Amino acid sequence: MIRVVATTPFDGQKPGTSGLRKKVQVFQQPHYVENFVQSLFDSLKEFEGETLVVGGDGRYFNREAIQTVIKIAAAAGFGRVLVGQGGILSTPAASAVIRKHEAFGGIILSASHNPGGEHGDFGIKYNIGNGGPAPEPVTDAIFARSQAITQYRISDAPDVDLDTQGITRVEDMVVDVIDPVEDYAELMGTLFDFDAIRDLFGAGFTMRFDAMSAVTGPYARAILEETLGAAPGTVVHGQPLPDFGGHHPDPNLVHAKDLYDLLMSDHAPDLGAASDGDGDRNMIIGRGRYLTPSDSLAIIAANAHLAPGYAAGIAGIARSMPTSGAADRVAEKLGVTCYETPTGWKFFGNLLDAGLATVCGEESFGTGSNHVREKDGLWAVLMWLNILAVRRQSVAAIVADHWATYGRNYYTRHDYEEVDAAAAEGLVADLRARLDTLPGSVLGGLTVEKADDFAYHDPVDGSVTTKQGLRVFFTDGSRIVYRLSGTGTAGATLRVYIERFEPDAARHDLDTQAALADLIAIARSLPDIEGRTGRSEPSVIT
Ligand code: VG1
Ligand code: CO
Repeated sequence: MIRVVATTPFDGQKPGTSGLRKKVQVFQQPHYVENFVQSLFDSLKEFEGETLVVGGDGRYFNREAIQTVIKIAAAAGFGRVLVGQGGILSTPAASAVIRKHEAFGGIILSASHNPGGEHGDFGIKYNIGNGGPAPEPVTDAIFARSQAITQYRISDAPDVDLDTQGITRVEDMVVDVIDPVEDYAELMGTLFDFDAIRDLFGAGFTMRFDAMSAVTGPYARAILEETLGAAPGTVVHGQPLPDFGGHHPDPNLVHAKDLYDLLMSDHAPDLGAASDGDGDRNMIIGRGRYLTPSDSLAIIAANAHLAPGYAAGIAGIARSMPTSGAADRVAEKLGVTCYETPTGWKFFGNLLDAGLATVCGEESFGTGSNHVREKDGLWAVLMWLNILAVRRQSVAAIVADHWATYGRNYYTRHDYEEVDAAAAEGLVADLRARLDTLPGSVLGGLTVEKADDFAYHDPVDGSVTTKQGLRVFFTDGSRIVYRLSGTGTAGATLRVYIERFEPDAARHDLDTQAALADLIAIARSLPDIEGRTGRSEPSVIT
């Protein structure tokens, strides 16, 4: 039976950079999930009888939220729900399933790289029929609806058994519990030369993949170990846990430090890689060589033709604005366009759909292509394996060769997490108001060439998105960018992105923080970060 339940709006059900993200306790309030999911469905049209994909990263509250989504979807008139067994679907796998089964859309339960568990974070993302994150008009409509909602409709059917594959029904709606890995693994097999990668492992290539007790464990084991012949034990922390073992499932130098230390040690494997909570991020480390996500994007773009799925070459590259300009140099050489978008994967969707870009990336450990409409952690790892299998060089040698050809973009991001929100907003507002006065001024010995607040003009649909980050460019080609995070759940996070291009191959082996020391000092003093936030050092450096 379908019940109609009276409700009142909650404040703040506004999706950010990547869906609605809050503390678990916020989602556990009675009616909270119901209100948001009903607001979402109320904002969509003509889905009667259509298919909805549902799955999450396995974090605390995943199963409860999935049961609620299924019951509201049944009441709303969806014809079928495809849900990953155990409630599991990585973000890129959900995107692949939506596309393969021509679903109307999908709901992904995840707060990505944010910590999980009872006192951690939870999140709900909606993806549209192309498999990608809902664009801003959709998320704006959901938020508007959430502020006016008076009732929701929900089936009172018993919970669905999420652990057994196969078909059941909730009201008139079919619920199909599917293998969460199969469709995704099949897609990977069409893009990469699995035989060549098998040969690579067969020749003794060693690797460690850290799934960080998050969603990629089952995917990585099935593909790397069972299909490609990587040694058993290659995948560590491969069991998805509701609290990610108490860690931040964030593949960076701070939260995946063990992996980094291993790769810099005497007993390093050839390759180290890690992925985040929902499987869309990746970190790649070669033996003795860490490379930034921005460099990884550039190297992937320059070598993508070595993988069968990209043998015809790439149509274009897209990168988020704060991502380094390394990819631009590759695009120039290939004679294709490099698009610069605001932070967040949703801005790549139009470019990919229109065939303008093939490979996309963000400095925040996100890389992907037109095979789905999300960034894809394992895809990046498989792309690197394919490149390594063909070139038969070390990661370090490939990176050095790339820098020698294109020059090196020294790059770092400094995050000031959980600072006072008013202080962070004041800092940005004040700097924004001063941007016009900066050109021509000399800061720490460097002359400002121009300064602006990044606005994006989407070349496909003509939409304009403003206030996407403050940029300060210097006459030597260096750049500092400031923006506030849209994914945090406590206070504000100030992100400062610092970059300098170095053409001289003799200067390609400097320590990044040392190479950028003068810019780092300018980046701190220009908006008086310490004075305004009380922080003399960032909390995370990547
Ligand atoms: C961060 C990253 C951004 C990424 C987003 C979602 O956003 O900077 O590049 O797309 O997280 O990634 P923000 O607004 O906090 O800077 V994930 O892995 O959470 O889906
Ligand atoms: Co993620």
